Amino acid sequence: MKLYDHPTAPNPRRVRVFLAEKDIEVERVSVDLQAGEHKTPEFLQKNMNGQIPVLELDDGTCISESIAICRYFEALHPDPSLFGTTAKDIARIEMHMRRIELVLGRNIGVSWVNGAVVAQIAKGRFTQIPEAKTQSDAAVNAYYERLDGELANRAMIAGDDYSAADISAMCVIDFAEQLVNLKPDDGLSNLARWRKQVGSRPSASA
Ligand SMILES: N[C@@H](CCC(=O)N[C@@H](CS)C(=O)NCC(=O)O)C(=O)O
Repeated sequence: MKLYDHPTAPNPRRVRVFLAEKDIEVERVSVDLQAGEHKTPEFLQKNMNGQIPVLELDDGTCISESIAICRYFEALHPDPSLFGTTAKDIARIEMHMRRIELVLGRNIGVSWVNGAVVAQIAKGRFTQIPEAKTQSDAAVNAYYERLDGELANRAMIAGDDYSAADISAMCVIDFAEQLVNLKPDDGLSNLARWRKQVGSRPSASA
């Protein structure tokens, strides 16, 4: 089994952190995104979207989409559960993960594609739209404020316990801070407290 990976990309990191929480070792293959290794005909056979992560099983089956890969491992190794065990927890974790991906992650993605790092490393691959970045930056900051309000009432993103929703949120917010220049405002103390807690887990450095 192999995990097609990249050291700074947030989606492969979600899988690495998830695996570390479950103490599962998987062989990793680093994909050179700048050289376009993920767009070769051979890689497109593994994931038609030309993206990482991809988990390739020993029988050749390829699973892409970070959460699908995590669910594969959750099914094989249910303890500790990171997607919940009761109907309510499963639904709440899913709700928060979808919000993080579809609202926060999507806006961070727009800011990334239209931002300074992509202008440097992917010259000519994207037509950058500054107005789109202005809007997505504002949406990200507004999301941070809402999240800060929610974290005033509970320890973790989806409740009292650490879950896959915390992994998704941590990976995307760290990426936004490090590579998109979208750091949560220092005044958002609940968000800062949560970031410190999840960031100090040994899995965070995976
Ligand atoms: N929805 C996918 C997103 C995967 C994704 O966006 N991967 C990025 C790296 S974090 C990638 O491969 N980017 C290169 C590209 O899209 O060309 C998932 O959750 O795995």
